[in-house]
Amino acid sequence: MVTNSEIAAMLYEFAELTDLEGDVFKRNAYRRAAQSIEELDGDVAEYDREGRLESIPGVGKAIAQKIAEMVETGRSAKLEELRSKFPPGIVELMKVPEIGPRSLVRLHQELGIKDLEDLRQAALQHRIRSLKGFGERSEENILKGIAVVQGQGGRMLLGDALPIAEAIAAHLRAGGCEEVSVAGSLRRRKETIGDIDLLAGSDEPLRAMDRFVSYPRVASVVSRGPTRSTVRLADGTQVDLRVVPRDSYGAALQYFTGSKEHNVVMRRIAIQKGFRLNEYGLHRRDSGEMVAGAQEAEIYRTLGLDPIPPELREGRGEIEAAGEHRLPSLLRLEDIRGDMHVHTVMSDGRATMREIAEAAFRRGYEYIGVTDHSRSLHIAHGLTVDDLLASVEEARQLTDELGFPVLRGAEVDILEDGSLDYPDEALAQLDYVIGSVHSRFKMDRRTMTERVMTALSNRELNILGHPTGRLIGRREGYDIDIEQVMDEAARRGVALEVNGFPDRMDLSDLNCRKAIERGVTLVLDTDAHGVEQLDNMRFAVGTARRGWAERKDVLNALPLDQLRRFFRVAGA
Ligand code: DGT
Ligand code: CA
Ligand code: CA
Ligand code: ZN
Repeated sequence: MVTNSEIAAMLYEFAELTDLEGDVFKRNAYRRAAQSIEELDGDVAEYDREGRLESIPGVGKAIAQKIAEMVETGRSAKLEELRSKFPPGIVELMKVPEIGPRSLVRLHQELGIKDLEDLRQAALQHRIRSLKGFGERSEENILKGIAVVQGQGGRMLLGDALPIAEAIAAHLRAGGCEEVSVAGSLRRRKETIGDIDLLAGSDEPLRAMDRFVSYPRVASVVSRGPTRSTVRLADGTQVDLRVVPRDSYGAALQYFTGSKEHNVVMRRIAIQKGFRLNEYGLHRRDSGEMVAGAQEAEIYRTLGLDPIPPELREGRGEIEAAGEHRLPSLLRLEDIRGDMHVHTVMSDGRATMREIAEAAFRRGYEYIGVTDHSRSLHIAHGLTVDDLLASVEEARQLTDELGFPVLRGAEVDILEDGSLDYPDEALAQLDYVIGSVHSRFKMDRRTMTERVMTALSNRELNILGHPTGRLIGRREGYDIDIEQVMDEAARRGVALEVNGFPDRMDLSDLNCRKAIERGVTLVLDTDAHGVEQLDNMRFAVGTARRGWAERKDVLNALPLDQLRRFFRVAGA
C-alpha cells in the first residue's frame, strides 16, 4: 500500500525535476498537489477507489492520472522517465543554495557535473568561470553553498527522516516481513540523522532484500547482500537494511540501535558478568549457550539491568541508573493533553482557529492553545491589539460551541530592551503568553541574557518560546547564559518551551535535562503553522525523553485546571 506521504514525496520529486526542465508552471502545480496530499485527511487510495482524486485541491486530470498509477502500482512511469534524464546526484545538487535549476542544467550539460564532488572540483579548478554568466564570485559562492550543504554533515532532520523510515518499514511489512523496526540514531530520536537504519527479523532474508530495493523511491542500490543492503533515495538519503534471523532480532535491535558509546558499556558489563554480547545474542562465555536474543528487553534483564528506552542510550549514565533501578519513568506522547503553540490564519498559519480546535479534539487532546505573532513581526502578519482582543472573544465562543477548551494566547516578540510587544493590559486579557526572540539575534551574551531576563520579570509572561533561537543547519542559537535563564524561569514559574518544529528542537535534549535538574517546568509545543504539523508533537516528546523528562516535569501534561493555576501564579 502506498501511503499519502510517499505519494506526496513522488509529487515533490516531479516538482523538482520539472523545475530542472524549466517548467515553472508544472513545478508549482506538482508542489501544490503534493502539499494538499500531505494535509489530506484520509487515504489517497480511498479517493482513488471512489474516483474522487480530482476533488483534492490542486489535483487536476493529469496529476490525478499519475496519482492513480502510483496508488495502483507504487510507481510512476513518467517519473522514472524524468529521472533518467538527469543524473541521480542532481536532486542533492539542488540543495546548494547558490544554484538555481537553470544554472544546474547548464553545469550539467556544459561541464558534465553530476554530483556535489564534481561541482566542488569544477569550482576549485576555476572551470565554472568560463561559462557565460558565471564569474569568480559564482565559484566562491558555490563553494560556500557546498559547505552549507555539507556543514550539515550530510545529516538530515529527524522530522524528515522518520516519515521516510516509517514508510519503508510499512513497505517491508506489507511485503511479508513481520518484524521490522527503525534502529540507529533514528530510533534514539536524535535531532539529526546520518543515515537511516532499518532492521528486519526474517527467516527469508533474500525476499526481504528484494522487497527493500523495490521500494518506489529508491534511486540507486549502493550495495546488496543477504544480510545487509544499502540504497540511496532520489533526494540523496541513504538507507541501510539489515536482516537477521528471528532468534537474533532482539540482540540485533539492541546492537544496531546504538549508540556506540552505550554499546561499549553494555559489552563491558556482559564480559564482567561472564557473557559475550554481539548482534546475534547474549551468550555464556564458558558454554557458549545463548541466553537471550529474540527479545531486546531480555538482554538488559539478563545483565541485571532494567530495559533502557532507546532515547536514553547515549552513554550518559543510563546504564548505571538501570542497574540501580532508578531510570526515569519517561514522559509518553499519550501524556500530552494539549499543544500550546499553534499559529492560525490570522498571522502566518494556514488553518483557522476552528480547524485547529477540531483537529486537536480529533487527536484526543483535552485543550488547545492558539498563539499568533505580535504586532512588530510584520513579515509574519503580527496582530494588532484590536485584532488580538477580538480573537479572544472568538476563542471564547468557539469553546462554548465545541465544548472543547480553546485557549487564546499569543507568541509575543521580546523586543530589543526585553519588553513585550503588547501593553500589559492587552496581555492580561489572554489566557497565557509566550515570549520569543525573533529579531536582533547578534547581541553580545550579556545584553542578550539581560534582554531575556527582563522579559522573564514581566508578570504576564508564562512561557519562553524556543529559548535559544537556533535553527538546525542554518543558524546557531544566540549567545545567551541559558543556565541563568533556567534558574530565573524556575524561580518565576515561567515554563521553558521544547519546540518540536524539526529544525528547531529548542530546547535541545541536553538543555532539557539541565533545565529539569534546575527545577524548570517544560512545555512541549509544535509551533504548527498547519494542522498536519500538530503531528510534530512526537519530536518534542522524543527530545524531552532524551532529556530524561517525566510527566511531572511537563506543563501540558497537566489537566486544564492545573494548567490554568500554573498560568495564574506565573510571574508572582
Ligand atoms: P548516525 O547514523 O550518524 O545518525 O548515527 P547512528 O547511531 O545511527 O550510527 P550508524 O548508522 O553508524 O550505526 C547504527 C548503530 O549500529 C550504532 O548506533 C551502533 C551500531 N554500530 C555500528 N557500527 C558500530 C561499531 O563499529 N561498533 C559498535 N559498538 N556499534 C556499532
Ligand atoms: Ca544511522
Ligand atoms: Ca547506518
Ligand atoms: Zn517563534
